[in-house]
Amino acid sequence: MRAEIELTGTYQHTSAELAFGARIAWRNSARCIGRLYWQSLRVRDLRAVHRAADVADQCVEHLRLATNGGRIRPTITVFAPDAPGRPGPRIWNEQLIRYAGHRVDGGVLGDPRYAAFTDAVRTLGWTPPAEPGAFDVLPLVVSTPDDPAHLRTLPADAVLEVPLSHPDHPWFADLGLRWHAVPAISSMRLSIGGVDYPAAPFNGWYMGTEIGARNLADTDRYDMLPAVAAELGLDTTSTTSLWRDRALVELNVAVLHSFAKAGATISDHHTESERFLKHIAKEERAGRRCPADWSWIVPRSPAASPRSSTATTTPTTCARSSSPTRAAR
Ligand code: HEM
Ligand code: NRG
Repeated sequence: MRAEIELTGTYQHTSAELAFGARIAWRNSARCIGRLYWQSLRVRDLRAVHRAADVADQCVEHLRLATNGGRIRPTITVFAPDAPGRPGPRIWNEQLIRYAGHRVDGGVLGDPRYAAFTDAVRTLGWTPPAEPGAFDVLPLVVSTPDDPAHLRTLPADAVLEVPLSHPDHPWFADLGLRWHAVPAISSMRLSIGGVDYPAAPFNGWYMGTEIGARNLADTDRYDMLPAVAAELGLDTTSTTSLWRDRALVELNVAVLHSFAKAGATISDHHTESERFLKHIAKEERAGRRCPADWSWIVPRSPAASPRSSTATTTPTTCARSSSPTRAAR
């Protein structure tokens, strides 16, 4: 390695080092509740892929392999690293699959979080559907030194989506809600032994609350709680009726029910909390400390979830002593 660095200013990982490094990077992700299965991460070694069009092709292939007909496989695809004088490719999208936010008189149709990104890809030449909707999948944007902004529309058969319905309320399906099955973060840098991989999209599966308690519920996202509460016939004139809380539960029931019905892997926050405690125990048995960011790990209804008896007293496993700030979450 030293000789290689002397000569070229960097060094190359072996395939085994890359796979190990990627799994350890997941194990070290303090914000991730899903780390019990870190050893089974599938690592696609695509360091030889540099060209923007090939990166885009391989992102599509990643989605197909990871989706696996609904039995989602945790997967990471590692593209070329940054090297002196030769930066690796970049993926502009925050996730491989995201919904557009179309600006319409005074508001946003779709996901408001991606309104600015949607503006940007339109400027680059993306044509939105003739009739814009609330769930239009955005194109990928990949850049390399040779190709500053390569645009790629995702083929429909690479994007598994789940239409949402409720086990007890037939009207729920008429809300027309849906979500994509695979969360594939594409905006994070993978860093292993001093080598940086700026394009390394990865995915696991969803925990239901990510969709039901944030994406579809937050007032600055799809803001669906008022509509759900109205259908449930709740009194929305007073906060004391807890209409938001009650609507939130039914929305989350619908998410878990619909994914199960569609055969798409998903888990509830109770299950993931249990798994995470198992993970901490395993790590401690292996003589390791498990980094954890309280405000990201603990689900939104902490009292209803199991918790570690050591986590409250051992700041190494869960830094609860430093008062948690959930506001930014
Ligand atoms: C964050 C669950 C797999 C790396 C998270 C979050 C959840 C979660 C709930 C918090 C997200 C949020 O609040 O927005 C899961 C589940 C998985 C899984 C259920 C199923 C296997 C993975 C994999 C990786 C990973 C395979 C990487 C190889 C991360 C990272 C974050 C995160 C880096 C922080 C993201 C950020 O800072 O925005 N995960 N995860 N996770 N997860 Fe996982
Ligand atoms: N909350 C985001 C996704 C963040 C990562 N979550 C995972 N990751 N489950 C959202 O799209 O709602 N994962 O790799 O499985």
